[in-house]
Amino acid sequence: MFSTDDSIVAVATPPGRGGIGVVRISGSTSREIAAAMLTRREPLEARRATFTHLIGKNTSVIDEVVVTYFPAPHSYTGEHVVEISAHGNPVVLRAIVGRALEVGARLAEPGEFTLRAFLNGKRDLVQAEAVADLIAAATPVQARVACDQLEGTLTHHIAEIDAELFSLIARLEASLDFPDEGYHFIESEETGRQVGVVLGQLDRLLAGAGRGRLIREGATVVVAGRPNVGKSSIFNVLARADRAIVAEAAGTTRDLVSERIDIEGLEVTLVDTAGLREAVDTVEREGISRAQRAGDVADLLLLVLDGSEPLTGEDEHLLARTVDRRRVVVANKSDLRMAIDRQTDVRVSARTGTGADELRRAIVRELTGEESLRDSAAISNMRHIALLEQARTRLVAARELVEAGETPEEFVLADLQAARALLEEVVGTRTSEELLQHIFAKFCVGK
Ligand SMILES: Nc1nc2c(ncn2[C@@H]2O[C@H](COP(=O)(O)OP(=O)(O)O)[C@@H](O)[C@H]2O)c(=O)[nH]1
Ligand SMILES: [Mg+2]
Repeated sequence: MFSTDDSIVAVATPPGRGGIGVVRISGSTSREIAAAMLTRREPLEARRATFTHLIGKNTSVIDEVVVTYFPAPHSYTGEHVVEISAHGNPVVLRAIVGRALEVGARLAEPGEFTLRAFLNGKRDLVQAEAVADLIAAATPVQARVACDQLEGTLTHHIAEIDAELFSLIARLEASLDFPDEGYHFIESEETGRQVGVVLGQLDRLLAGAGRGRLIREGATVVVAGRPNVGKSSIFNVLARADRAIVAEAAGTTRDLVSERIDIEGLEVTLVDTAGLREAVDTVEREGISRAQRAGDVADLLLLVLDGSEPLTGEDEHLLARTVDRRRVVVANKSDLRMAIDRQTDVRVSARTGTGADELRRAIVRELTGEESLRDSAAISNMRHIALLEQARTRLVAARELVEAGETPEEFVLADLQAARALLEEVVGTRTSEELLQHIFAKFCVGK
């Protein structure tokens, strides 16, 4: 997977039909490969969009195309890249890729263009992962977080922490290297203080991790409650009014119905369930046990009550059973005379839509502590968060050693170096083939 001495080709645009479809070729021979496919005889000029014709083996024209040549290193991958913009048709694009294979290209692996960009130093690992996030983003906030990381915001934060750590390690090493001369490049009090500074930087970065992760991964919200309180109606109000991201096939009302929607910037998978009550027949029992399982994995429960009636035993039971869960208790049917004998978090009418905005804000507030997710977040990827948390642990250990006194400086140094190695793993300065394979395998071909 890691050989970069051949030229790779793939369709870079999504499957389907459109005005334009792009085939991308990258590698040392990409210009020669392109030349063998085009009617144009003069060599392609750097970064100039050139109109020409693309021909097959038997010289029949496959399509009219616009070709752009990006010489290394000023290209996406850092290699010679040729982008062929043809008409967006799968048959045409496949024929172009097929022709490129005939004249010496190899079909690209998933994520291989971005992997090459990483291997050639065009992007670090955080930025390469951000490419995948940006392509996958389903809400504007997700796109903004990914774009910030692509632009290097997180890389910059980590570089700052790394620089601080590097200078501390250098001074400690100097003290160790010249002990006899009586040099003291750094006193232990100063070491402890400096470790504290780095910890402070790391803590500020990690403080936004939960929020960032929620933005990136989204949350699952399950609508629960006894039958007929208006769960499906509330589901529809939320799912229809908000921009639905993907409409998944609905099952029967006894099955789970789910929809991915954007609620105040948060990507929410909203799940409607069959009523949670004692099963009256076996079909319903299956629906209910699925509902219970969905409820168990949910990040948040919308516990719906019928506000026009006093609580029933079933309501009481559900309220008691979910008391430790993250939940929003909703009194529905606020268009009717309210008869409910309990304080609830929000009152809505699924029939008129009254209170729906308040319900949306309550959902986001309960999940994030904010009313809406408009701002970006520096850190969002679980891989980065986990590594930075491990680095933090090593720094805390180093500080404890310093504070305990009497510890040889080598031990402190070992912790600091381990912390640094973890930072390097985040940006990919230090990495393994397995990790790269794992990350880039999640990309699609052509990225
Ligand atoms: N008046 C009124 N009726 C509602 C409201 N929401 C739902 N209903 C009615 O309550 C009944 C049950 O609604 P449904 O959404 O199927 O409840 P579910 O069984 O909990 O999914 C239906 O007849 C709805 O029309 C509301 O806000 N006001
Ligand atoms: Mg229902």
